[in-house]
Amino acid sequence: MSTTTPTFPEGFLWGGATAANQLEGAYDEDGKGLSVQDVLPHGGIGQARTDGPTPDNLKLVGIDHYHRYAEDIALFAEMGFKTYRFSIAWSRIFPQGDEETPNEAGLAFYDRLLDELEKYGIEPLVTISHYETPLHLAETYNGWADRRMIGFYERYARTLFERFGSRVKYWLTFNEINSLLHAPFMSGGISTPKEELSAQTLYQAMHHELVASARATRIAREVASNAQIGCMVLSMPTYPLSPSPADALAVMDFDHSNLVYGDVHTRGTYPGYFLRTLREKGIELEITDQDREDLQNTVDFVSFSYYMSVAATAEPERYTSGQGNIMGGIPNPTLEASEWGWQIDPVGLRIVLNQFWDRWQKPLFIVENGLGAKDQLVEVDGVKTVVDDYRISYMNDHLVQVGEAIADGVDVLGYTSWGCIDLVSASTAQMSKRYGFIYVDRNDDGSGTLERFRKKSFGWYAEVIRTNGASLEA
Ligand code: BGP
Repeated sequence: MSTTTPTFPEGFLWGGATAANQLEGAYDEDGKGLSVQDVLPHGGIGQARTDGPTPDNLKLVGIDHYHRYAEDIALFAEMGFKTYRFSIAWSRIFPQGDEETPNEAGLAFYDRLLDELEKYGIEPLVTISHYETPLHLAETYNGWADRRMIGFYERYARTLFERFGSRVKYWLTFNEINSLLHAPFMSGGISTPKEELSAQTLYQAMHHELVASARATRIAREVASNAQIGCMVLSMPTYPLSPSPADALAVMDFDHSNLVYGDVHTRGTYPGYFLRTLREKGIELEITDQDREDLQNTVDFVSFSYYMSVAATAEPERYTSGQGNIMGGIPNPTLEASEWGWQIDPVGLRIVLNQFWDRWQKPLFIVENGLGAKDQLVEVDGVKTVVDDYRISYMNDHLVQVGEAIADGVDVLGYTSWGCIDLVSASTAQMSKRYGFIYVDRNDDGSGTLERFRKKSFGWYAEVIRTNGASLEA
């Protein structure tokens, strides 16, 4: 395998990514309503939920970004960020989700945040819905299982385009839209316990989200002509566990179950293999003529998260599924894993970039990638820091592969590393699963000063950005 010195195009959007529910805190301030995240207990994305916010839910305070956003953005600017991906908390804008008029205080917060980004010339990249469905919608309508969600989302998205459309160019409609079937409550606000959910309900919810995403794209083109709309999928390149055709077929099936989302977003119709899945599962989707018309509004670009790859086999019952980003999979015996069991595979990023580009021919945006690790705050020359060489090496190796994919001819718009500042983990609700270039003094028990410290990777990433990738070590 040849490796070239990576060359990134001029204007490549280097930056970092976060989600409101994992860093803002201020869960009930300035009129914000509760979201599904506020009732997920400490330690899980699962169905289990509490009756209301409990003090051990670290997301209620997050890293207090709601009050410290200016300090945080100044640190991003110091690293030279060209872009910053953040999400808007739906329940700040529509506290219940089904109101007619938005909450002005919520909108004003994001105006202030955008002011800060503009001050430093950082291009915003906004996720409209990142695992933050208003709780009221989950409780009253069963979330995306109900068709009326399309209308609520449409009103929310229109409000954002009208308010911020002149300031925000890049938008993502749903974070990791293909996680819905795996984490129905967190991802889709579906209150019915997963075990009791029928495939019919789940796939119908998926259809509702796909229609809502396409409708948002249509509205953006009407009211914010400068907007570039992207879908966002969880990518999980998959290798056959053995060279047997049966295992290769298992890979194809697994791939299809994820690729269908991008296929619909880029082609505007459901692919044949998916219709077959529906037939075989005995599912009849309710698809209206209006839905079909809406789906024609395809995206401008495709964005995705990439953390790991998995293996697939025709005999999954013989293996134990490993840990992983929401869906997990069969561990690949040739790869090492992170402390949380997520298998580390830089080459997989090149593979998935090529696969998506070959398939969709749309510009690609890597909007999440990074290493969740336990960091130690130490003192070096009298300055508190984290010597996170493991993170530097993880990111270096992944970015080298991005360079390889660019050399392969893939059109890559940018790269925003996940959790550019430490925040609360989505899957485990821990603070100790850290991804950032910036250490935040907060612990799993909620203690800590919330003070920010630059890690070693902070200076390293600043140099990567300054040299437009030339400082990476192939
Ligand atoms: C993705 C989510 C993020 C994020 C990331 C890392 O699935 O889009 O919200 O948190 O994974 O996952 P975790 O926080 O579970 O380590």
